Amino acid sequence: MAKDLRSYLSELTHTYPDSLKVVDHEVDPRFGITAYASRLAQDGQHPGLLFTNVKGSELSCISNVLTEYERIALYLGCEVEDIPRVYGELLKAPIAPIEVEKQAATVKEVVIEGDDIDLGKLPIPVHNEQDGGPYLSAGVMVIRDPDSGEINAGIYRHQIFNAKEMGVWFLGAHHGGLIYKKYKKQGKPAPIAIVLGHHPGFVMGSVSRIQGIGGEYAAAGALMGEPLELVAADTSDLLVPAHAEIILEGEILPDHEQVEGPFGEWPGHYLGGGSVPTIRITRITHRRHAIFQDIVASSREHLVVGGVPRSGSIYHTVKDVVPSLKAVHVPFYARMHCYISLHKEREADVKKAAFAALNTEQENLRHIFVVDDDINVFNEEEVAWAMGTRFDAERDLLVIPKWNGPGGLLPTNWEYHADGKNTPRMSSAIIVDATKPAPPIVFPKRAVVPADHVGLADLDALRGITEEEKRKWLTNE
Ligand SMILES: Cc1cc2nc3c(=O)[nH]c(=O)nc-3n(C[C@H](O)[C@H](O)[C@H](O)COP(=O)(O)O)c2cc1C
Ligand SMILES: [Mn+2]
Repeated sequence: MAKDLRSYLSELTHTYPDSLKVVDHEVDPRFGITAYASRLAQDGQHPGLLFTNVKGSELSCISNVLTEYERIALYLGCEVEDIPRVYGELLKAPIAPIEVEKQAATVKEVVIEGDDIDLGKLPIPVHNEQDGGPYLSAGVMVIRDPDSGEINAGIYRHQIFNAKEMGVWFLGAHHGGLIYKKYKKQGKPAPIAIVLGHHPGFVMGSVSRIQGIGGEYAAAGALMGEPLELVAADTSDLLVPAHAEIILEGEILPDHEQVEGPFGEWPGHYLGGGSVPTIRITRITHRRHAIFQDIVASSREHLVVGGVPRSGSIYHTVKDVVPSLKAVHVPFYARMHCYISLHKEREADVKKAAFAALNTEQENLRHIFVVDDDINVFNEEEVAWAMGTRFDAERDLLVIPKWNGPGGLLPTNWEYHADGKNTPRMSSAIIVDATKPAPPIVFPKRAVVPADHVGLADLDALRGITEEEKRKWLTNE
């Protein structure tokens, strides 16, 4: 059986039974779904949440699933600290998708067309207080490049405008927007499909940074460990995942813009918005008892889904330039940072690695910290320690003015004026070199207890202090 959302949830609940909770009383999609994720996060808990009774919808909604690194390590079959390396290696070996017949495509079980199409019947959440309306936050939109014929995929936010229309918000140089503009230039509608609910390898494959237009389906195959099964769309020449939960088919209109936003974005502020193209939905196909997949916007899930593919792509790019790279971590809680550890052989390694990382993700990365390979980049205490002991700002800090932007989703990429208006600006990036000098320079050694002796410590021999010992050593009698 091909991998899909359900096979993943089955594996997840088998390995981590507490990682999925069901809410079966009625919840309002307006704040009711994100309220659970938010309340649990206050207690440091991040279980996936399956809402089986969403007001106004017959379908269930799943959210908050991709919030923990362990849940990603699970499908990659590795330890958490190896996620960027394994991810990067898999992206290097794409697996081409295969096409199956419509009868074999579970996503075609239910078909909704014509007047029956009503996006209001899907359990689409309103996520944050000032959001302009319900948003698809986990919809993977696919579109075919009219020049190369390649199918490109990515997640783009879609505000629901009415029963059949929604917006699409493209950032800067993302392929989705570049392709849309080619159709617009010819005055033609752009056929698209939006994929909702699939294996996390598919979701993350679709948001991986891949050079050139297209390639996301093959990246998804690599991350899933098998070819992605595709089926012909009903209303266009697109190929769509055969085992998604829901597929929305439609077109981006060339000449009809509407205002969208605000929307709570991944940096935790309301960002983006304005006039965006309209998508008209012309067909919905879904599985029986389909599960609508949501990503809790502007929260941990949004950050993890965006951050992990970044780590993977950066690992892959930096490794090509500096083979002594050890590990990479783009922390989900500050996705503008990147921690890189390497075995430094020459001084230039640091800048080579840092610039390769910056070039992988020009839009958002702005603080690169390079450390030696004795530092665990998943442990921020160690990174901070390396900065405190091996970094001298005057010598080891490089500021790159006007690197990010202009505009986009970083709050620093805007100039805020007293009249309430904003204008886009560029903001700077830094490279923090917290490594020891390269050989032959000898830097003080790190103080450690010999590892073989640490291994000999007999923890079973530990016991509590006795009353007699307390009298003997802990009192002054
Ligand atoms: C949860 C989530 C939401 C995203 N929302 C948007 C969005 O609204 N607009 C956008 O351009 N990119 C968005 N992205 C980023 C793109 O999906 C991602 O960078 C992708 O690689 C772009 O692919 P492309 O260059 O092929 O278009 C989002 C990513 C994630 C993980
Ligand atoms: Mn692309």
